[in-house]
Amino acid sequence: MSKSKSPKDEIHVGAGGEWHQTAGGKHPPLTTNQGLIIADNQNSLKANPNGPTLLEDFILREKIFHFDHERIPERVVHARGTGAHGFFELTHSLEQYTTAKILTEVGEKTELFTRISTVAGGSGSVDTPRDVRGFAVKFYTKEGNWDLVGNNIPVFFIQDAIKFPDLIHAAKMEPDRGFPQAATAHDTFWDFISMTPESMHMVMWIMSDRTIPRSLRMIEGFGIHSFRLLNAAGESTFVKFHWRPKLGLQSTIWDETVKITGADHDFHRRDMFEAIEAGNFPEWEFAVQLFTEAEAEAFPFDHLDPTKLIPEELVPLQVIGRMVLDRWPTNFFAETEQVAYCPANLVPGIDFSNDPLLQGRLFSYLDTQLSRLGSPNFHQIPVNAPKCPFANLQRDGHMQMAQPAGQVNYEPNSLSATSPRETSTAAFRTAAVAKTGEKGRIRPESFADHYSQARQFFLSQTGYEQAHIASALVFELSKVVPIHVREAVVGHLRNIDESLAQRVAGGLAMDPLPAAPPTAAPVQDMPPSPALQIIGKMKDTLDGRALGILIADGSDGALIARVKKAALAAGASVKIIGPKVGGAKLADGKLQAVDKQLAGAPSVIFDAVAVILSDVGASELAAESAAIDFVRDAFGHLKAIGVDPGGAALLNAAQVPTDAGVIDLKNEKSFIAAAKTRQWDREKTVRTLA
Ligand code: HDE
Repeated sequence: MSKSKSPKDEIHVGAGGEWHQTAGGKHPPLTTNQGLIIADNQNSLKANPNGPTLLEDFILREKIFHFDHERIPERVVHARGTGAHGFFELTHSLEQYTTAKILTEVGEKTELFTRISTVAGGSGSVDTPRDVRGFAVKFYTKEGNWDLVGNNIPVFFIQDAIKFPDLIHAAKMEPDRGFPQAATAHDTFWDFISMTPESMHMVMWIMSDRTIPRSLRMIEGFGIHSFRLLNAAGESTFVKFHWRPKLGLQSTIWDETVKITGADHDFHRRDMFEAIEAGNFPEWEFAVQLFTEAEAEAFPFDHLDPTKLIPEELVPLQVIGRMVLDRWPTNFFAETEQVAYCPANLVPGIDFSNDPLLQGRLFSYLDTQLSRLGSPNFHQIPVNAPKCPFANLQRDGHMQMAQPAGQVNYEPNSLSATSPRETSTAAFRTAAVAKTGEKGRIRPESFADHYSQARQFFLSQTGYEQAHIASALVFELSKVVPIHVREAVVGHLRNIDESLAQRVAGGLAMDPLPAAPPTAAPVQDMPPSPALQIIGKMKDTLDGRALGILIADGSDGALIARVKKAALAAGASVKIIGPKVGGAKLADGKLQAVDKQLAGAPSVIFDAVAVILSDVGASELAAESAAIDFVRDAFGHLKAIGVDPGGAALLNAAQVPTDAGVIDLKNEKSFIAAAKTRQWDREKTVRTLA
């Protein structure tokens, strides 16, 4: 089959129409979808100048008809997403374990399309709710499309696919009132959670700062389920897949996240777009955890239970490749909206495990595309089509784009010399697994321990991160009206860690502590795993980070230039913010260009800020609430603040105290060093955490 044409090739050009030369370029004639050249795209056809519009106006009708049908159903989950093209490059072969070419041909680059999403919100919802991020990668391999459809958290809420509709119904907006949008802080979500002890490990993750990432370029990705690798001898090895961001992990602070949501609805999508446009291509390492069936038997948990992870300290990660996202889609709808992932899209040499959540997913993704994309031929849409040859005898259906030739559309047949045939070489094979037992609606006993890994996660965090988890629980449960639901959740927390339960109960003014529910299996003390922290995985870098420099008329141009140069050299992007977008008149009379106007560029969208002001500029901005909030929030969100004397005067006016993270720009090296991290010690001085 031939490769699909790119959408760029599809412009219809009316025969014989003249192209228009303008200052902006050369334009083809505007036509209808039938190729008819349109003379007037401003006025519909009227019976007379003041008269009614005529039904005859097929040009109007075609245009409105198409517009009326521009939308397709959004994804039932993960509706809000950002996608980009890129490539995967293998650096270490797994030949011993698998026949999959993508995992054995070192140096080979495979094209891919990655979509990162939130889960609960609709397609028009904000980028920054507290939510899990979907992390879906479609590899267009030589042996067919392989979709690794994961999340930025290595475990999930539930152990069995049959609970998924309940979980999602509970998390999404409540059905009678139609809100809240993209938020778990409401009654139905926590009601369901309080009655689903298997979700407790995931609850620890979602209440951590993992669900409020600074950038989609700074999240990890996980395949979650165990898969199998199959080698040439037919032997299978279990595997877990991991993505690790080159820029390190980084999250925002909850108060900051709430304000980012107001400042920039599209904060993550814009960040990804700007990074790719600037040539700062987002990159992840691809790593695997490999283990045998016998090793798995010895784990103190069942790896087929998707609420469990395999600590890196138990089975180390082996980095085998990298993914680079280097091309923004040509058209958002055609690519990011229409891309259809499916965990059942595998290549030879990779197979599923019996994880019951994965097994349910194998049905759902293909099925949902029929509602969403409307046709069994959705695989022909360019972003979904394999880039290797594919041929079979499936035919017809809505929007069939191919024109299969010949008399024969069945197999076996003796009438065609060219029709595709089943082939045993290089074909997909299923691992031969010998398992016996009784049929039934059964949850294995090995899935009974719901608290040990939740406890391990909480106890592995730094003190700052533990405080954020406890405070997030207080925040969310404070939005839950029924007291019995709050109590039930705090009861579960007692099975995770007594001090966590006490802190959350304290934050809710809940006294006495509710009883802990009985546990189906004893809670085990597992060794702490520092790899579960975010702070431990942050990098001291300004790469991929943004510095905002607040200036006004009268600012010191030489200092602005010096700070900007130092930040750029350290890898940051730099934006100059001023009261007026047209620029600021510097102390030396020159005009300084301004990238963003103050009211539209609060400090929450930067990782560190510098404030460079004349005395007059400082006193003018002292009467400007946006400027006061700019420095107060930068301080409150634990950012480094570089100041000259005018900047210090503004901080003073805003009653922002001085600490080790407020740095005189005379010493711009110290400022740049401080800008590479957050001032964690400051936190206790700016907010009360649980
Ligand atoms: Fe999904 N999920 N899911 N999911 N999921 C969908 O497929 C589903 C689960 C994930 O960017 C849907 O095309 C079931 C786990 C991502 O287009 C749907 C179950 C994980 C995306 C669906 C799960 C995911 C989806 C909606 C429980 C992490 C976005 C639209 C058995 C490993 C893909 C679509 C994109 C999307 C079903 C659980 C990740 C309805 C039934 C666990 C990243 O088919």
